[in-house]
Amino acid sequence: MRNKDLAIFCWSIVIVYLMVALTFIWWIFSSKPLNQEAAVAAIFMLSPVGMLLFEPIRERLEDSIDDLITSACIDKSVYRILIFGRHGSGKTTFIQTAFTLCKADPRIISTKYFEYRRFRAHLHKKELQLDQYTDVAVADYKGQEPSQVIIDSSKDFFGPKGNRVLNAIIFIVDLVPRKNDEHGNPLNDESLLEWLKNGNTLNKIKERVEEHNQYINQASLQLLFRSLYSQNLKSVIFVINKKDLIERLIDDGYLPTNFRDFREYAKHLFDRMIKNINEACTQLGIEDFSNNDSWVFTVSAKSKDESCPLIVRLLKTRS
Ligand SMILES: Nc1nc2c(ncn2[C@@H]2O[C@H](COP(=O)(O)OP(=O)(O)OP(=O)(O)O)[C@@H](O)[C@H]2O)c(=O)[nH]1
Ligand SMILES: [Mg+2]
Repeated sequence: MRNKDLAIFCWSIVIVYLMVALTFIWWIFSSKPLNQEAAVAAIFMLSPVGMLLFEPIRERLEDSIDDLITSACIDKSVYRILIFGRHGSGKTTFIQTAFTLCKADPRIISTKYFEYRRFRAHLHKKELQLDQYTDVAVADYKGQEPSQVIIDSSKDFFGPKGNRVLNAIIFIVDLVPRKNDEHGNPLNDESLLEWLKNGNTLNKIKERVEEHNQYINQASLQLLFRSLYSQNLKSVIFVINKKDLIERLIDDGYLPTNFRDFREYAKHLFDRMIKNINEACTQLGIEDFSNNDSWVFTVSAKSKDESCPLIVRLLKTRS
């Protein structure tokens, strides 16, 4: 039974119960002379029966009332974006650079809990055909725990089940994993490049791609969209991150490729995933992604010059 049907069912039981109870009480008090034993019996009977009836459905009712209130109160003028991707792919870094003017913190550590941040994006009026700014909320989570968004989806951010308000999903992948030193601190770019160059570079990249394929695939896409899709979800984009590292590998001659540029190379590696996202979007009628591949981006999330334009492009779809 769907949530809405269940709520209607629960409400019907409560209403029927109240009608029976009221009729019963009316009958006791209207009978002359007042039937005192019946009154005591009725109170005695009705309270445990009521408790029994209410007990299993109380939680449902509370939930449905809570959902109604959340739906009514949630600010629908805010553009809501979820960034979804495997741990270490650069979700938090991307959010930092895309919405702020500061440089990404190189000591960034793995996110622990689901959280969302609100930004007021000051964007060019002419470019966006919007007001001078637009309010945006972006959800971040611990990549190792996709359940933080798929199962325990925060109502405050996504809206209640059946009334989701998410507007966009950014899928993010990379070609280089996060590596830590012996003290658990993330390696800096130089050490990471050293690690990549040492041994079979191509295999290391392929292994990382495979890790992403295990994370974003037909099954996880189905779960994600099933949980969060609604008519409000209009845009899906795909971001391949850490372009700076791969370009340096190519420049240093560690990555001979037959492709024209990094974008072609990276797109080729994620062919299957892009196809899967494309199929899911086509089925749901999310035209942005299903129409063409201009929604596939290669960036260095550390650089705001690369992440900001992507957000401008995304927000354009609102107009
Ligand atoms: N060189 C380079 N490093 C990057 C880039 N983007 C992110 N990183 C680094 O990659 C590591 C992981 O980035 P995070 O932003 O923490 O990744 P996350 O997806 O939020 O990870 P979780 O919170 O664990 O899910 C950090 O050490 C970043 O500094 C990039 O574009 N270039
Ligand atoms: Mg993070």
